[in-house]
Amino acid sequence: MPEEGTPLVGIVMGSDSDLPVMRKAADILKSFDVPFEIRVMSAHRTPEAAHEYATTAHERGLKVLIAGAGVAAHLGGVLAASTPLPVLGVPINSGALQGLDALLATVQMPSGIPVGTLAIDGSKNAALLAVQILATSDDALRDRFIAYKKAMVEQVEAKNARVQAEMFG
Ligand code: RP5
Repeated sequence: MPEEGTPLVGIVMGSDSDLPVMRKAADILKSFDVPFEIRVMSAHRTPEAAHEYATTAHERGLKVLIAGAGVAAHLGGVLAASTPLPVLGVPINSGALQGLDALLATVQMPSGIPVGTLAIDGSKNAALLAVQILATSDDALRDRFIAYKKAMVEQVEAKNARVQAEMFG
């Protein structure tokens, strides 16, 4: 078992300009009390650092990596090439092609090196998926995730009730 507080999820982003999007992943992990770390590194600008991070992440106790990057977004793929951990890729809308470039670069991995790719700017879902992955071996976390889903059902039901009242009051 990793020590209490040891990061279980590594959030990695290609630039600090990705932080407004990737912050949503951090917020979700905080809300589930999942310890995480967050790093800026780039497949292209800091390739050695990305390789070092990927090759050592599992030895430090990390269980899941979330990689957010825009434009020619190779960060998820570069990490996946060198880590045994599951990598969740978040294509970021940060260029002229509004994230479509990053989506294709992240999702179209060669056979044998998967990157589980979320929607463009889908960092919140990446973190929720990371929680679900961790919850497969953590019953308390699984129960919290079940409670999260139940709360979401209640929110939608409340929205439906408001719409009914407004339309047919
Ligand atoms: C990508 O280039 C980053 O992930 C970011 O989305 C984009 C722009 O980076 P900056 O020029 O803002 O550093 O590598």
